[in-house]
Amino acid sequence: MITLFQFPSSLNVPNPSPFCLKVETFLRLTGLDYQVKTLRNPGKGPKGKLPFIKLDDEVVADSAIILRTLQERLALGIDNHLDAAARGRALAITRLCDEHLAQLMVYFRWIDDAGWAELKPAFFASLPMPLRALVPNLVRGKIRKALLAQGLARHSGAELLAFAREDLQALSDMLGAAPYFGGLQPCSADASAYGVLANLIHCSLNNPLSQLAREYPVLVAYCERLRDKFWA
Ligand SMILES: N[C@@H](CCC(=O)N[C@@H](CS)C(=O)NCC(=O)O)C(=O)O
Repeated sequence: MITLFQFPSSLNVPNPSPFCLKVETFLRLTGLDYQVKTLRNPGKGPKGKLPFIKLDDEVVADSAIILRTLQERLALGIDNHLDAAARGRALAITRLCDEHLAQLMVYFRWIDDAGWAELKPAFFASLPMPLRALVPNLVRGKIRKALLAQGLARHSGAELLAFAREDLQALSDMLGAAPYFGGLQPCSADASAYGVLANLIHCSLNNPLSQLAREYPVLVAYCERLRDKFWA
């Protein structure tokens, strides 16, 4: 049995975390049986982040390691239709989504002042006082520090949107007329792509990065296709 530990659903997406949504989308793309346990505190995870899974009695953390472990242990064929070049392309798409576009999304939700004004009440309004007065700024400060160390938060909003435009254009061009990043069938990269793109395009937040993502008709249609087929 697979148990997925993740944040609760909110903001008009199955999960407001691109990494939690990635793992649950992968479970649906592969048709695996699973159950969900929701947590609000990522500190309960073995690596201090969500998602993590329990596969029988083994705990596996980090979306990339979860997908690899499930593919190896359960001999999943989701990428079997890809040749070596297509596998390389799928990995590049996965890394672009996880390690760059999702980080830009974190910036425009948590650090950009307008994005923060929208996110803060949406995520924290239900906390009791005095936690409501303390926790949001603590979490924001931690995320700012991490993004400064990583480097992204040293750029201006305009420079970050220019990076995002390159990412979104590349994804739109790579998808082209195909239904999935895997071609006629989904591949593991579709889990990452949907995890972050749905969190930009379908999420109820309306920050400048979400607005930009909604300008790409190929990506909007992609999110609708995956939502209708795997999340209806
Ligand atoms: N590399 C991890 C990233 C997961 C991640 O960043 N999760 C965020 C939520 S989207 C989290 O739990 N953050 C809490 C923290 O950093 O304290 C993965 O792919 O699973």
